Amino acid sequence: MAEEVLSNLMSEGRSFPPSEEFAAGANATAALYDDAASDREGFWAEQAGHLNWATPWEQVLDWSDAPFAKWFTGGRLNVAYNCVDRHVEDGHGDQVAIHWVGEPGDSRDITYAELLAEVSRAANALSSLGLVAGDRVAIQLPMVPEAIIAMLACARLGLTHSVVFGGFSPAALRSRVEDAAARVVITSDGQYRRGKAAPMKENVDEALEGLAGVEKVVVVRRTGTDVPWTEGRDLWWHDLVGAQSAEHTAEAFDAEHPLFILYTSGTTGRPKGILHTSGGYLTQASYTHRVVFDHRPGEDVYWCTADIGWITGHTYIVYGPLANRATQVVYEGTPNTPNEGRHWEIVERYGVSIYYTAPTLIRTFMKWGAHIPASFDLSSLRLLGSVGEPINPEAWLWYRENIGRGTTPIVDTWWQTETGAIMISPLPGVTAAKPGSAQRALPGIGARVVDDSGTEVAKGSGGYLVLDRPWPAMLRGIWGDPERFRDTYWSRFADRGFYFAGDGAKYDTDGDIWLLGRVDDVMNVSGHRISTTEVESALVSHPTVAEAAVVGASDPTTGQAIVAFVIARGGAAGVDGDRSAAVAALREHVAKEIGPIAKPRQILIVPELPKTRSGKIMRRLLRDVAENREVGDVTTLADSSVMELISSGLRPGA
Ligand code: 6R9
Repeated sequence: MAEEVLSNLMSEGRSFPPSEEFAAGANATAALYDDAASDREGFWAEQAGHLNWATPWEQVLDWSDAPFAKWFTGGRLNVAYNCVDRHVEDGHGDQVAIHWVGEPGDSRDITYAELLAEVSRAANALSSLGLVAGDRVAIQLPMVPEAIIAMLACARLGLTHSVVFGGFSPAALRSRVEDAAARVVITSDGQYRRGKAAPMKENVDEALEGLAGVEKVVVVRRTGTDVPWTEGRDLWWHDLVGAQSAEHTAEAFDAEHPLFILYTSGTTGRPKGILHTSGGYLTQASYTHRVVFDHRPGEDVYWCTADIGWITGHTYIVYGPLANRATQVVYEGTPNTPNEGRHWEIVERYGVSIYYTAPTLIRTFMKWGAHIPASFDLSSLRLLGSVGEPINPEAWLWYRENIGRGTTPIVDTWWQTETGAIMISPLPGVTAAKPGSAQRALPGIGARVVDDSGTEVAKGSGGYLVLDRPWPAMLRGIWGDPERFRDTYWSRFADRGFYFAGDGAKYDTDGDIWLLGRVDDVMNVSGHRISTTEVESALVSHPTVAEAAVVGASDPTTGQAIVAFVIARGGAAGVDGDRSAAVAALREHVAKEIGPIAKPRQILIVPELPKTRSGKIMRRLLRDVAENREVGDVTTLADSSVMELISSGLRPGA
């Protein structure tokens, strides 16, 4: 049965080879795979050679204290120097680094020379507060240029930043500030969200209430709203930074010097502080940005739509693109402010050529309708990317057709906060892309799909995704908790020395990898393993469905039963007219796409799905609804009213 399910998911057999023209000019060639396979450390040394090192490394990899890796031992570099100074020294000071677009419509272009001046001022400012290399700085800021400047200023001084997403609650900020023992917090008066100014500094004050250890709070003025002020502790960014010299000489730090901590949720309630260091991280950030996005400095206009509060913002807004001298768009706001064409208007205005976003947003664009992007000139786009969750083949095809004019390559990039940079992805110009599959480990990276005992499964079979060798951007641990690091990632396949990613995956008959979601999202129905993603994919392939979330609800007969929550596509006929007929049609459709075993027990048509602020569907809450339980903790939802909306729509008679 599992075989049957697998072959059904992949039966479409659609494959999109790169155009000859794209392949001829691409940064990546098929030879990269061979180079990396024949001499992996030599390969990574070559990639590290794209950076500027103050002192060359002695050893590429020291794995003697596994799973605690050291890359480029003895090497010294300054991360901010690599992202800013060297481009100015090379004569590119006038190139725009950041086309910043504010939500209310203000904008600012910042050249590399200006960025250097700002980062230098900010570094002088942080030094003047008495901060020294190794200290931690917490940053909670909206998507304003100062967020990037603050991160680079920390990197420049060897301070370890901990960026906390702007939408996180005071309690979440507090626990992060406390765990990392941050001495300084950088924030703003407020932030624009959906056309309104929301307070930020006030939340920070609440977070820090009675907390010892934070000496200064530096406040960027963004919305101009009044803020509470603690004399002696609080400082305006413009006063503090504005008074500094724009000259600052960067000092080199060890390749293993801590660069940042980024908290991510684990299986328990307590978030994990994922620790990343300097040389290996920047090497892989820069390499992947160059080959996966086919980035060309001075030619491309790049846009990654993530928030800097997530790993994608760290690696693919700040460190990778800037190390590669990108010109990029940074947008402050939501995609439907002031209207649903905002992203495409920005693409048209700046001639964006590379666009990197998440499947959840692509499906939202689908829901809004193809006529919206169709009314803009998107001809500058030459490459599209996806990250964050498995992308349904239907969303992939819609993305390519409606955003990529049916021609651009799409890179479906699998990675994690823990991996630091992209691990599995097609290479544009090399790989014939398959909608829905991340396909192959990048050159230099080792990934496998294994069974319970760690044995690699055969082509056409599924299991657990593992990483079978260390990689330069790998996490170096969980802040302050080495045991949790070993337990979480290295104990599951300890005898093999594999890193367990927590994701289920399958090989297709070509040996390409298909990600199936977190293993805790795999359902077991009558002894058959069925992925929530597979069923979601089948549902979304139906013309009336915009978005679907599937959970396994406990069932007395089958162990688990499939319950689907579905959002109807805007204007689609059939669903609104007759619910029971629409539901019956969808059940049949899933049966046809995957097999009768995957037919949902229940399909609920809902107006919205509960999502975290990073766009991941909170299946836990849907499981509560499916199992008729009181809905659990909703504090990490982006919009906490969603559950009310879903539940009220499901009440008898509604
Ligand atoms: C970068 C990022 C990591 C988890 C990961 C997996 C899921 C990310 C994916 C994907 C399928 C892709 N994920 N990219 N699943 N295909 N292209 O998202 O990091 O927030 O730590 O999440 O996201 O389940 O384990 P993070």
